[in-house]
Amino acid sequence: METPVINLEGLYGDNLENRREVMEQLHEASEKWGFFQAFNHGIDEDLVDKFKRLVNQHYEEQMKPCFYQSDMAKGVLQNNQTSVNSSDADWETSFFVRHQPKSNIDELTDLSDDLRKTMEEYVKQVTKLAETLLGVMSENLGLEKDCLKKQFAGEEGGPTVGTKVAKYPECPKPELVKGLREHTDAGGVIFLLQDDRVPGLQFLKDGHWVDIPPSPLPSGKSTIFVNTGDQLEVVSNGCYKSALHRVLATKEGSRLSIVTFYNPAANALIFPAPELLYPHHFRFQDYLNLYANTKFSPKGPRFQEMKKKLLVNETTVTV
Ligand SMILES: O=C(O)CCC(=O)C(=O)O
Ligand SMILES: [Fe+2]
Repeated sequence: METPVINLEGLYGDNLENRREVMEQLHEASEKWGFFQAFNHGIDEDLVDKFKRLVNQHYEEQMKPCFYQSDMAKGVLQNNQTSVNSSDADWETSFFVRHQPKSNIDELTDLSDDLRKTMEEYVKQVTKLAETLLGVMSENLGLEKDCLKKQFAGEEGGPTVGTKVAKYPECPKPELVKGLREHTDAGGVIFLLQDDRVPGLQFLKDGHWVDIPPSPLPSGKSTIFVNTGDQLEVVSNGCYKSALHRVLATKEGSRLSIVTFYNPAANALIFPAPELLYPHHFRFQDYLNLYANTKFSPKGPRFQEMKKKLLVNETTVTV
């Protein structure tokens, strides 16, 4: 099964026809898959390469030695299934950086200055991409362009943004443990920079696990992988579903994964956009009255019209 790969270039130019085409591809991918790979994403490719290189270096120097000394890793390596309960272990080493509403990057003193600066610049650019995509998704759902961004911002006036920097170390016994157990993501839109070479990520599509190939594309273009989380499913009233995914452990090498979460503010009020809800609590006869004059027109506007008819003490009032 070919997973969607979308060229975002059309979102950044003036050609309306190109823009419309990309919007349609994004709508279809969000509706039918819940994830897609994007290229020409507007994020500086040299910056992405540098970021990946610095994370790999940090892993080799600081994370890898600790990981293989952990009880979990030792248990797996000794093939000792009693000391590894693979239902609550992940073959992963990671750290989390908060960017918004308040960055904690200065507290992570074991990161080099270069890595911190590079991450900050990358997050600035990926946040811009997130907001561009939320605008397109809002329009595609028939909402005001800034609707999703505003809802995510809540009263705090901005989203929650954080990055999980991870490696899935090479695993000699991949049959004993997962890299990351299956789950859906809790939040809004999620951006993944993955390894150039080592595979492992899978998404569930129509009951089958689909491999998400490592980036970059054969053309040499860098890709970013995008998926949607549980809150977008709620706000879009189920139009955009959050998909189950997992990471397999592998003997093929250690896999890099940098995941940036663009989520609602902690106190943002989450609800399905009213425009996307069916009309409710109307008398069938009132529907039939409207239907009599609109039978040969699309049902969408008829549903919208029904929302204006409220039942007040058993009397229909048109508002
Ligand atoms: O590492 C990956 O490819 C996916 C990570 C992930 O799903 C997560 O951190 O929520
Ligand atoms: Fe995830």
